[in-house]
Amino acid sequence: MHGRTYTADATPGEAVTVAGWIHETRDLGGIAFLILRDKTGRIQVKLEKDEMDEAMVETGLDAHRESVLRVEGDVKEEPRAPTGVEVVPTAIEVVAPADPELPLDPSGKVDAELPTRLDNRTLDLRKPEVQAVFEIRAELLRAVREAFRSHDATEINTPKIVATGTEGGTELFPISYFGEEAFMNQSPQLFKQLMAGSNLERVFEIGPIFRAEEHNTPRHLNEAHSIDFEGAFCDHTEAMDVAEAVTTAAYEAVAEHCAEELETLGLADDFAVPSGDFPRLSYQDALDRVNATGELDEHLVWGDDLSTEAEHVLGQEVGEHYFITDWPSEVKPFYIKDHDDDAETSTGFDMMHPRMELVSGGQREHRHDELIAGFEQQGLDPEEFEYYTKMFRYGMPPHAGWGMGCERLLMTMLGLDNIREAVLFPRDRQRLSP
Ligand code: AMO
Repeated sequence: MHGRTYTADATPGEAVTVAGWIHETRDLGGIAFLILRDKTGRIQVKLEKDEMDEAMVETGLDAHRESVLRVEGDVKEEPRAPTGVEVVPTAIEVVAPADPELPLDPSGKVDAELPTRLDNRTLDLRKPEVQAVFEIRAELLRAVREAFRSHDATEINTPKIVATGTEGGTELFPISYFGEEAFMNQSPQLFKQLMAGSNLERVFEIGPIFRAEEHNTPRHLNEAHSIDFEGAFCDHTEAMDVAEAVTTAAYEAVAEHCAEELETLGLADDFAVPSGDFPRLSYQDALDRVNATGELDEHLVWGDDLSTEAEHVLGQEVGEHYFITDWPSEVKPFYIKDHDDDAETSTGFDMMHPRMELVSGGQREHRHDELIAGFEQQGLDPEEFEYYTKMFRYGMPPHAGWGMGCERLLMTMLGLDNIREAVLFPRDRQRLSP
């Protein structure tokens, strides 16, 4: 809309056109107020019934809450108005009417359950605290991109329709591809490795991953966004350095650029940017620390995966972001390299927030014959992955990388209870629409 002023920019003494949604109407008899809301905030529009054009006043008062109005008028200082200024209108137009009954109250006076909110995301995102989550998500992604660029990584985009999976056969969504079976990709894993073997050397991707897992938990989605890194001539420790730097950069950027949003979310006072130097515990140390607390019924032994409960106990113990390194080779996928001096232990690592896992990664097996052996050990047919394995015969340097869940990063950063709050239109067992 040409000549439109954001409500936050309306300055006393100016004639402006503002446009937005009716947040609230307050009719006090001779005088009434419309509170108009837009991307930047709210502004009061004053209607004086006896002194203003009758038709204009009626237009303003007849419009239901959440209708879209365009208001021309003069901005005046008004200490009693919520923002200290008000618009004295000269023209009011209903740009888009709203029904009198709404499925969700954007003013937040009436709480809505998460499913109702997700079914009506447009209305839900008219609430400042929900808007703030997605403004912060955008800033987080901007900062992550910038951090990768400063680590010489090039952004790539890889196919999401693939012929084979990598992260375990049961978690694939099959689709029909011109009569052939294909799948939605679970991870850019193989493609990013192929690019680490190219002249791009260091790459990153931010894109969707699809997991047909049955989990219906507050931290699993069936479509998530993964932040992936892969670097040639990197070992697992350098890959961990990059994960630490990217995470810290995201927090720093949000602290620096999203002060208002943090305030809206009630986080301004205790938003802590992580140290940037996360403790690195070996898997064995992690088991020992969990066992020493005596808080689990079971005694963890080598080869056990860490249950959600074990992760929770350990998170409480460590109290900040941390890595678990040197996982048993048997629990990590075929593409993770074992330690040269100990085939039982891998270079695989996880990066944890005290609440949950954020990242997994490791140094990759870059030697062709060992890679083929790894496929076979995992019960995968290397022939199906020939497009990938053959590149390991044409000069594949040592490389390492990781994948980080974008929603989990955002969710833990903002203390959200449910991962569905960190994505606009979540996909889960119950939810395929909107
Ligand atoms: P992994 O399967 O551990 O590793 O995934 C990496 C990170 O992605 C996030 N994530 C999810 N987030 C929400 N819902 C899900 N269903 C979900 N699945 C995964 C988590 C997890 O830590 N190829 C390897 C990465 C690598 O080695 O580079 C991989 O995909 O935060």
